[in-house]
This record gives sequence, structure tokens and C-alpha cells, in this order.
Amino acid sequence: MATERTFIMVKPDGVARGLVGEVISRFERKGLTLENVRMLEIDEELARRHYEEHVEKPFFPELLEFITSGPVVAMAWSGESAISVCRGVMGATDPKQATPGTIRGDLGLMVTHNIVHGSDGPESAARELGIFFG
Ligand code: D4T
Repeated sequence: MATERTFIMVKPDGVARGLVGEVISRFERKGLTLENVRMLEIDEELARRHYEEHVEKPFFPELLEFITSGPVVAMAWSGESAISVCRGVMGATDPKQATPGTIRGDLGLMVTHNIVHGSDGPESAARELGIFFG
């Protein structure tokens, strides 16, 4: 397995709840390397680009309102198999189903407010890193 780069974002609920340090700490303790970090507010245009595969889904209006509701912390992380390793550290999309010991399993309850985003494959990692870090 090779070194990979992936895009991770602490969502507005994670920032509002003061969980940025907790999220960063979990990835650092796993052995991954923080390469870049940026705090920003996502507007509707950026949300539609980032979530392009979800724009037609029934939950998109709620997701759009949530992801534009406050600042997020966008990050680039690297390491051995970083994409799948980060998904494992985050836990399942729905925090109710996420395993204890994961970020969502320990800290989340609702699927919209699931604290953190992570790229789900090499193509989305490259696309999302390009959107947020150019
Ligand atoms: P993200 O993209 O936030 O890392 O989440 P996942 O990769 O784990 O999950 P996803 O792409 O399937 O969902 C994107 C985003 O939409 C929210 N969501 C999802 C929601 O609000 N309601 C739903 O029913 C689903 C499936 C949560 C994450």
C-alpha cells in the first residue's frame, strides 16, 4: 500500500461544539500527518461543488442548510492508506450505527450533524483537495 493524501473537514457542528482539537488529535495519534489546514465558511456554490453527487438527493436541502450554517475546518492529511484509514477513524456515516471508538461513534448522534467529512476514494480525494486547496 502506498502513501495517500485525503481531504478531511470538521463540519459546522464539530467546530461549534469545540471538537476541532479532538478530531485533529485522533488522526495525529493514528499516525497520519497533517499537511494543510484552513478555516472557512462554505457558501451554496461551494457546497454544490463539494457535494455534487448528492445535489439531487432528498436530504440535500437539509445538508445544504447545515453545511453553510457556520465555519468549517478543511484539512489535507497524508499517510499509508490514508483514505481508508481516515474513514475508519471517522466511523460509519450515521453516528447511530458508528462503532464506539470512532469519532462519529463516540461523539455523534444525527446523520446530518456527523461532525466530520472524509474523502471516500482516490478520485474524490483528488477532487476535494483541488476544490479546497487548489
Ligand atoms: P461525508 O461525505 O460527510 O463524509 O459523509 P459520508 O461520505 O460518510 O456519507 P455520504 O457521502 O453518503 O453522505 C454525505 C453527507 O450527507 C449527510 N446525509 C447522508 C444526510 O444528511 N442524510 C442522509 O440520509 C445521508 C445518507 C451526511 C453526510
